[in-house]
Amino acid sequence: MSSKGLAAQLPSSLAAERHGSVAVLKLNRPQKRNALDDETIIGIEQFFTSLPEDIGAVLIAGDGEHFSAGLDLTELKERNVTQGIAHSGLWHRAFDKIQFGKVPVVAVLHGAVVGGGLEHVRVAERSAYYALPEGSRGIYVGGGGSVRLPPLIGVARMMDMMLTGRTYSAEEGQAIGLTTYLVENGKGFAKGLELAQRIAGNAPLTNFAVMHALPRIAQMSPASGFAMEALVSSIAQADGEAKARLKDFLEKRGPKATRD
Ligand code: 1HE
Repeated sequence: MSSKGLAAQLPSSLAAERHGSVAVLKLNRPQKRNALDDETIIGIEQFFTSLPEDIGAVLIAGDGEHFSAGLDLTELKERNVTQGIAHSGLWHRAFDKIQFGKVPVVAVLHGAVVGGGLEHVRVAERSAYYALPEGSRGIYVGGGGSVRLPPLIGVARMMDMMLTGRTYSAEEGQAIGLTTYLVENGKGFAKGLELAQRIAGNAPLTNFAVMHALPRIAQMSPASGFAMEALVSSIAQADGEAKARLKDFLEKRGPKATRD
């Protein structure tokens, strides 16, 4: 695998490689359980802002026994309020580039998953478990968790996790909507890559609409949502890519919607 065309200047805590039209970003700091320091967050932002045109999806995975231990706690010691606000902004910007970036993002989760939950499709291995240990550290989520997590698992569950320190297992995470795929240990990367490759093969306009229009429509009033949906669907279907794919199906060349 090569890293051709992918951000050349990544910090050593990140590694990138290409698998065809899928760009793989690996958290590569297993000795610190992939804790996220400023350099890593800036590297993530850079990676997502400089994706080559021919990349159709991104796969994120973590090296070592754990996906990520979340915020690097060693960097927290010296920060004052103003610096704290700037740091929060850094995370918000970087993760916005994932959530509302150019292409859909698939994450493979295993071991400790502290933070996260912002990618579009999440695959968990059985070893995965989810924690929000801020309560026990005297801090509060600052990377966007209060905004991004409640739509997935609800405010009550997030409160419970933060107040009591309870964790959810991979199976529980699947049941409460944190992940949509659950696979055996060691099988996450292959499954994630398969999904990312499938996503990269979609029409770009469909992927754009799913990432950018769908979550916003879901927050609109029903009346605005229906109007927006009508516009987005008509734009998508008028595109040449849609016309070609519909023709393929009608002429018996396109894939059928069969069971997995
Ligand atoms: C770290 C970090 C870290 C490990 N920052 N250095 N996140 C947390 O509160 C989670 C803290 N971490 C843990 O609970 C555990 O490390 C794990 C359950 C993830 C893994 O346990 P284990 O036994 O495999 O590893 P370890 O021995 O605890 O850690 C290995 C090394 O990684 C050790 O350093 P070393 O120099 O002594 O070898 C640890 O200090 C280091 N390490 N986690 C810094 N997080 C902006 S909003 C986001 C809010 C949050 O994410 S808050 C949650 C913070």
